[in-house]
Amino acid sequence: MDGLRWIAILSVGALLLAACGGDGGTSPGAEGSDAAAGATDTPSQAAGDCTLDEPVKVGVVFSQTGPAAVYGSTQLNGAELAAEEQNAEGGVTYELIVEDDASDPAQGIPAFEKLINQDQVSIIMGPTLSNTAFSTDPVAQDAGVPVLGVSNTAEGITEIGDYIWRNSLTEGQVIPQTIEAAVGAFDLQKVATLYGDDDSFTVSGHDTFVAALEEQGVDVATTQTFAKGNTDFAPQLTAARDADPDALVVSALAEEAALILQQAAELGIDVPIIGGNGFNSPAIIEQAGEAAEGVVVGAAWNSASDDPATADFITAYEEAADGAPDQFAAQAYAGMNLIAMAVESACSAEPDAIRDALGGITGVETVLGEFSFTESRDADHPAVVQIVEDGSFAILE
Ligand code: 1QQ
Repeated sequence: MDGLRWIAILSVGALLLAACGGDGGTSPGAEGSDAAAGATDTPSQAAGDCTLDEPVKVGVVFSQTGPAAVYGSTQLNGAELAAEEQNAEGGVTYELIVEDDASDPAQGIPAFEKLINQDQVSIIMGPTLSNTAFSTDPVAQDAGVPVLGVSNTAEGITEIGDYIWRNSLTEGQVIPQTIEAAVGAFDLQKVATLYGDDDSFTVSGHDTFVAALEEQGVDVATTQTFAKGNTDFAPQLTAARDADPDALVVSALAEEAALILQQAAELGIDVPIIGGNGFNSPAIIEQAGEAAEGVVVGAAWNSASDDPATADFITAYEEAADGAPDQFAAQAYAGMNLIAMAVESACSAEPDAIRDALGGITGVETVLGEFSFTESRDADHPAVVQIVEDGSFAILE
């Protein structure tokens, strides 16, 4: 773990120097011995030796209450674990200032305002939901404080402005691969879709599913919608069942997702159910039980990866928190480590310096795999397609 963290910091240092033209012609994207040799010279010292007198204040806005708390609770564990590990290293330390957005855009805004105006944080991690991010992130953009989303997957988040980043793959980066794998595994010809039409993430996910299905030549036999807080999905599920689909494609957050799985089973729907990012919480499997078996969902973290960094992370998380990490914990853990890389390569707590340094992060090792930020401040790293087997996520492809 420590070794990987150092490799990552060294590469950022090397890349920043290369970007400044200081290493005699090695391009930022160059791999191999030249770049590696560069990494052991002065830039690595600069990145590794950074010391800041005061702890760097990192605002953290996760849903600790409300329907998205199943995601926000593991996110907080992941971020805290990474900060503790960073602080144990010394040199630069981090103070997390944690606010609860209560799964509600209206409560996210004052949380952002407090962190920016009162606490004067250097960067904000969060919020949990895209639906909240569309309300909160413009506040940070206007104030010139960078935001790192670690679970926002709706299209358009980073288009809010040039202070807005995310390490979470978008639905558009994961769903096409998921549908392709599902078509291959289950020979899908036609499906029924079901989605929440009052949430930015569930709408965006559904749009992405429809485009991916079209791309694969799969017909949508019927489209059903629901609203936040609905608990009876029998009308929509009955209409879906009557369309005789080869699969049910669902874009939903955890609370509705678990009920949909249970009620689909009760109605005798036995075709595969394919979910978007909202299905990535093990809490859904716990709640839906047997009804979650066979659910297919694309994910940004491979918990079964044989990368030692993954095993180290799982062990450290299990020691620090009560239970196993999920994708959301891994993304928050990686997010805090990416923030530390940026802070330490800039060797500054200034929001603008950190924002610029995030732009230099390319090809670094994280618990999400080899990670880069794209030109548009989105994430670039491998995705996996999972299927629920015996009560846990297994790899479908
Ligand atoms: C979003 C999501 C949710 C599932 C995050 C928890 O992907 O709101 O963008």
